[in-house]
Amino acid sequence: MLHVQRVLFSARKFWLLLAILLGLMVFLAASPAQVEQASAQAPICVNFQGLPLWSSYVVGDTFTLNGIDFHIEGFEWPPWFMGGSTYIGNGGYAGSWGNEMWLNNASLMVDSPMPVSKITLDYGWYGGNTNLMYNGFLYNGGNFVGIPGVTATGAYNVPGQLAVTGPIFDFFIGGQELAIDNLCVYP
Ligand SMILES: [Ca+2]
Repeated sequence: MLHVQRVLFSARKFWLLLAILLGLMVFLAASPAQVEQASAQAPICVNFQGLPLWSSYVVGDTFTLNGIDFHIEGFEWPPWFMGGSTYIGNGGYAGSWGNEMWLNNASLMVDSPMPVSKITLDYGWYGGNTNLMYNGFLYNGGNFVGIPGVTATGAYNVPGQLAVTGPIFDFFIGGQELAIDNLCVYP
């Protein structure tokens, strides 16, 4: 009798243990997905395929790509220069492929309809100075590597990636000979 009880107890223990194990497995399997779902707010990315190759834009022009408004703005040498232009090329200067935007003494301003937590882009810097403005702070220099609040790779003549983490209230990037591509706006 005692032996039967012990066997029954062991069996009950076994099922309990199995239930706990299964529960743990389900929890572990579900947790990463839930965490990912909570943090994975898909960015809106612009690869410039939406603009015709070799089309040109000057200061004051605007266009909309994937729901994001863009404005071509002036460029600070200094002083401010309002006679610059941009065009859509496909030379791979930003280190990516397909269409890209070439900034020639002009800046591209992002006008997002939603709150922005981060902006990332591919770029190639081929001469002169560059502008990077976010949240009212204006950088006027050359290399984007080492700017406070900015994560960047790349160098003169070496394409790289750039990320500005927010919240971001305003943003533009400009250059004298600067190619940009794959600009992503994170909600
Ligand atoms: Ca592209």
